[in-house]
Amino acid sequence: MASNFDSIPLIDVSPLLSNPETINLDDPNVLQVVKKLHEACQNVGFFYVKGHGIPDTLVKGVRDAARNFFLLPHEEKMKIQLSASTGYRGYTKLLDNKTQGKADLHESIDAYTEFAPGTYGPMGEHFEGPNLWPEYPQGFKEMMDDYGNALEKLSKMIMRGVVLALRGSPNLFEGDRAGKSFWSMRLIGCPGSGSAAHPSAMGIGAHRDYGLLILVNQDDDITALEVLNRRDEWIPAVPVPGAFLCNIGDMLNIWSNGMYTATTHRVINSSSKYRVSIPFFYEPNFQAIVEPLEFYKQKTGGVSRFQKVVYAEYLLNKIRNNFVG
Ligand SMILES: O=C(O)CCC(=O)C(=O)O
Repeated sequence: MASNFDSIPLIDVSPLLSNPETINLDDPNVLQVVKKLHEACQNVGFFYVKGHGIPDTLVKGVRDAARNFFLLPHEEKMKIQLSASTGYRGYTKLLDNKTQGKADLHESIDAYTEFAPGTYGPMGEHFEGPNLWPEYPQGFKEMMDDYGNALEKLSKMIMRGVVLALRGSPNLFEGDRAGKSFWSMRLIGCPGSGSAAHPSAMGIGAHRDYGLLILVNQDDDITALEVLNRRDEWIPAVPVPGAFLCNIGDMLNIWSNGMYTATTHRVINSSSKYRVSIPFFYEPNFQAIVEPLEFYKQKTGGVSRFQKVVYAEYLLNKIRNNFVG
C-alpha cells in the first residue's frame, strides 16, 4: 500500500534505454535507477520519468491535436462515437464515462492496439475494429500511431527496470505475460470548473488503473491529478514539463502478490482552463493469465493474496461498467 508520501519522485530513466534489446546489469547507473524505481513503486506507486527520449514535439503534438479535436462542434465529434460495436474505440462525450457509477466531467477518445479480426477468438471480438480518429486535421491517425508505437517501446524498457526493482529477471513480463501488450490510450479533455463555481466537479473519480504501467502526458500548466497516500490525503501530481507521470496498475499488484500496489488517484480540474491529458496504458497480453508468481508469494508470506484473472475478462468487465448507456 502507498505510504505517507507527500511528493512524487522524479527519475531519469535514460540508463535503461541505452540498448533497446536488453539491459546492462553491470552498469552502476542502471542499478541506481532500479533502486529509485523500487523506492517509488513501494512507497508511492507513482513517479515521474525524464530522460525518456520521446521528442517534445510529439508529446506536445498529440496534446495539441487532442485539444483541437475537443474544440470541434458536438456533431463532428459524434461521428467517431465509441460503442460496444466499435470495439470500445472512439469518442465519448462529457458525463458519459462513469467511475464507480458516477458520471465524470470529461470527454475522451479511447484507442487500443489494433489486431487482425479472429486473433483472439470470441473474447477478442469485443475489441475488434480499427481505432476511430477524426479525419481532420490531416495526419491525426499517423501521429497517434507514431505515439502509440513510441510509448509501447518506452514502457517495455521502463518495465524491465521495474521488474529488476522487484528482483525478477528483466524479461519476466515479456513472452506470454506481456510480450505482446494489449495497450490502450485515452485522449482526455477536462473542462475547467473554476474552484468557486463547482468545487466538487470530478473529471475522473477515484480509481486504480488496471494493467502494468501507465504513462501520463498531461498539460504543463494545470495541476488536476491527485494521488491518495496512506493518511488519506490527496497529494497533487504537479506537472513536470517534459516528464511523463507513471503509475502502477492492478495486474502488477497481482503478479507481485502485493509487493507493488496500484495507488488510488483522481482528476479534478478546478482551474478555469480546459485540460488535456493522454494516459498510455501498458497492459499484459490480451490472453495473459495473471496470478501471484511463486517467487513473490515466497517473499510475501507464502500465501496467494489474489485470485487468478484472465486479463481480457478483467478488462471487459471494467470497461462495461465505465460507459453510460
Ligand atoms: O488525466 C489524467 O491525468 C489521468 C487519467 C487517469 O487517471 C485515467 O485515465 O485512468
